[in-house]
Amino acid sequence: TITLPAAPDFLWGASTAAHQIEGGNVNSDWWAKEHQPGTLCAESSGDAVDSYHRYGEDVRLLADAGLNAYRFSVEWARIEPAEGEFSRAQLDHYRRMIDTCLAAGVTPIVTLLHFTLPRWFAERGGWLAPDAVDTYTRYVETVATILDDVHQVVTINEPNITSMMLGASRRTNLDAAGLAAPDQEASEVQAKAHRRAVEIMRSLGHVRAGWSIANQVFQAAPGADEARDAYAWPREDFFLEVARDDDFVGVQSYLRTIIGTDGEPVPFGDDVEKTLTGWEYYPQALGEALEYSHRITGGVPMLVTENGMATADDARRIDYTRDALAGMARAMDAGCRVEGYLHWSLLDNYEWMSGFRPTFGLIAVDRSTFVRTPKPSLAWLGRVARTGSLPAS
Ligand code: GCO
Repeated sequence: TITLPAAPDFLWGASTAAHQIEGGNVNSDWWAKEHQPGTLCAESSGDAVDSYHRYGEDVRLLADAGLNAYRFSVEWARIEPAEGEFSRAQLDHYRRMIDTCLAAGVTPIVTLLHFTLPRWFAERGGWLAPDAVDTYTRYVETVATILDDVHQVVTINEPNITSMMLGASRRTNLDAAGLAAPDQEASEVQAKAHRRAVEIMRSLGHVRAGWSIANQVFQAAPGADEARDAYAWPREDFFLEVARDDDFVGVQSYLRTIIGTDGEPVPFGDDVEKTLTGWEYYPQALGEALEYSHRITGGVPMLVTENGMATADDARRIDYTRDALAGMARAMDAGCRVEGYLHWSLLDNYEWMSGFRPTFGLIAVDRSTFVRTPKPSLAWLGRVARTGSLPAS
């Protein structure tokens, strides 16, 4: 048995993102994208899993299982549906969510921006608009008014993925895996926006702020060490370096990428187990991601803000999580400062381009009735949280 810090000394919980679970996020750029003729999205988010109305039940299921932290995002497109017009009703809604967490003994971890932008902002160019930083900052100042008793805030989710997507939309130089070089301008703008958000959060006096980075664990195929080191495309180093003076950094880990001697990602063979998102089953990634982030940030405390797998086989999800947590325990023994583990995801939800098919949830949701059914993995993770002991396989 491996021992880990138990709740309440460690944050043990799950993550979600507004657009993926709430439903009816009609003023967002992603909603527009889903409904465009010829959209590449497998389906539209629609009512998603109606967590906008059912968050009370969601928080209760999480707390009843023994988990003590819930990371969710507030939706900019709801809070500022038209430029400069802030919705009191939506701010009150998110304040009620925070209060619901606190009343249940659950630490709310609030993400200010999880991919989706208000449509008016996206139409002006989003992060590439000339006043992007000021526009985001004004939104952050507004959200700051509802953050009493919130102690952890994620400013921007996966800015490295956003930069990569903007890179792809501006250029056509994709590599073999279809990845684009991150857009340098988008990276720098987000870094500036993040710095301003961290200052605003710190000025509140009770909030610790960081951003969450998709950590892709770049490994070298035999003989490809140099090629791996030279692989400059969607690397997270720039974003981890920005995190060097932050209160914490969010580490999001799902997979690894192997770089071959030709300098390109190696496609995996048919013998490799794949998840429902088509990713390699590789739970060891988490420990490696933590050690990497620790090294590049120079030891900034870490919060695992996402880790999980899409599968219809919940027993396999438990295997994945156990092996990922074993890697986290080893990384902590090796000196990594980790303050919490938030599983992706609390609920089966809308997986962007792939629609509702890849199921990442600890809780299943019937999409016609919205009835929630906790999976065995929820109770399993709750037990690890309460006891701090990781059962052997
Ligand atoms: C991301 C997001 C989540 C995803 C999750 C699974 O990394 O894309 O933070 O919104 O749903 O990572 O792909």
